[in-house]
Amino acid sequence: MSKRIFSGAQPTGQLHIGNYLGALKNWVALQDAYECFYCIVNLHAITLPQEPATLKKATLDLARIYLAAGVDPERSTIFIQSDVPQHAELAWVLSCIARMGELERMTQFKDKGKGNAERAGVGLFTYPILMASDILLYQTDLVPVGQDQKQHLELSRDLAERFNRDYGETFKVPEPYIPKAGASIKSLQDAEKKMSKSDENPAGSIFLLDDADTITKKIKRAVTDSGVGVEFDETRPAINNLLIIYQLVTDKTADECVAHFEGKMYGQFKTELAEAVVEFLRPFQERVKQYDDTTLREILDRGAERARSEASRTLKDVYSRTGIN
Ligand code: ATP
Ligand code: LTN
Repeated sequence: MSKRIFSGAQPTGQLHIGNYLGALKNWVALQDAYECFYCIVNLHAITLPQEPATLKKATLDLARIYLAAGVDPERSTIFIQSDVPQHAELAWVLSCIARMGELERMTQFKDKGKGNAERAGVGLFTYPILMASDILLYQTDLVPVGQDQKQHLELSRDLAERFNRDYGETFKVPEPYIPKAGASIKSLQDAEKKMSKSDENPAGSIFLLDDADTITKKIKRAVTDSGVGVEFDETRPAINNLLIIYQLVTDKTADECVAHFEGKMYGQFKTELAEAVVEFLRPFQERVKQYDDTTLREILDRGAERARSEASRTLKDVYSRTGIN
C-alpha cells in the first residue's frame, strides 16, 4: 500500500508565493509517489474573526488554487474540512489528552494571539489539536508544510504517541516534510519576518494572483541589505531571500544562480527576478480561471465522500478503544 500524505491551508486572505514554494509545490510533486489528501481547513480559519460571505467565497477560491497549482483530483483527494465531521470529533478526544503546558509553548499562538492570552480566543489556543486531528484521522505518513508548522507537527506526533501508549496502537506517527529551500520565505519589506497572508502591509507579499505590474513594483521596492553582490548569504537576509525565490521559480541550482549574477548590481537582479516571477505565475494564473463553481463542488463532494470513509474508520477505532460506543 502506498504511503499517505496529508496537508492543508486556510481559506483566509490570499495565498502568496511563500505558501506556494513552502508547501503547495511539494504537494504537487508528492502526488506521484504517495496517496495524498489535501484539505481546505475552514474550521481553522474561524480561529480569527472572518466575514461569513468572504470565508465562503475564499473556501471555493482556495480549491481553485489547489487545482491550478497542479493538485490532480483524479489522483489526490481534495476536500473541505467541515464536510468531514470526524475532524471536529477527534479533535475533542485529543483535547482530553493534550496538556495546557504543551499548547502554551506553541509560538504561533503567541504571535497570532498578539501575546495577550487573556483576550485570545480559546479556538486559537487549541488550534494545533484540530490540526493533529486532521493529520491523524488519515493514518498519515508524511506532512508537507513550511517551517512555521514544524512545532505543530511535533505536537501531532506527541499526541499520537501518547494515545497509542495509553489506549493501544491506533495512530500512525506522522513525519514532517519540510523543503530544504523555500521552507520560510521572508517578507519583502522585512527579511526577519516570514511572508504572511495576515501581514497588514501587502507590499511584503507576492500574491499568486498579483498582476505583472504589481509584482514588478513590489520587487523593485523590496528591501535589500547593505553590501554588494548577489549571493546566498544568511548575514544578508533580504538578498538571500530574493535569491531563494529566484532559484525556486527558475528551477536553477544555487551555483547556476550565483554564476548568473556574478558582478551584477541589485537593480539588474531585481529586474530579472521580477521577470522570472511573472513568467512563473503566468500559466498558473491562466489555469485558475478554468474552474467553474459547479465543477469545483463536484470535485469537493467526491473528495469529502472519500475522506469521510477513511476518517470514520479511524474515529470508530478511537471511540471503541476509549470506551465510547
Ligand atoms: P500566513 O501566516 O501566511 O497567514 P498560514 O501559515 O497561517 O499563513 P496557510 O495558508 O494555512 O497559512 O499555510 C499553508 C502552508 O504554507 C503551510 O504549510 C505553511 O507552513 C506554508 N507557509 C506559510 N507561510 C510561508 C512562508 N512564508 N514560507 C514558506 N511556507 C509558508
Ligand atoms: N496549521 C496550518 C494549516 C493546517 C495544516 C493541517 C497543515 C491545518 N491542518 C494539517 C498540515 C496538516 C497553517 O496554519 N498553515
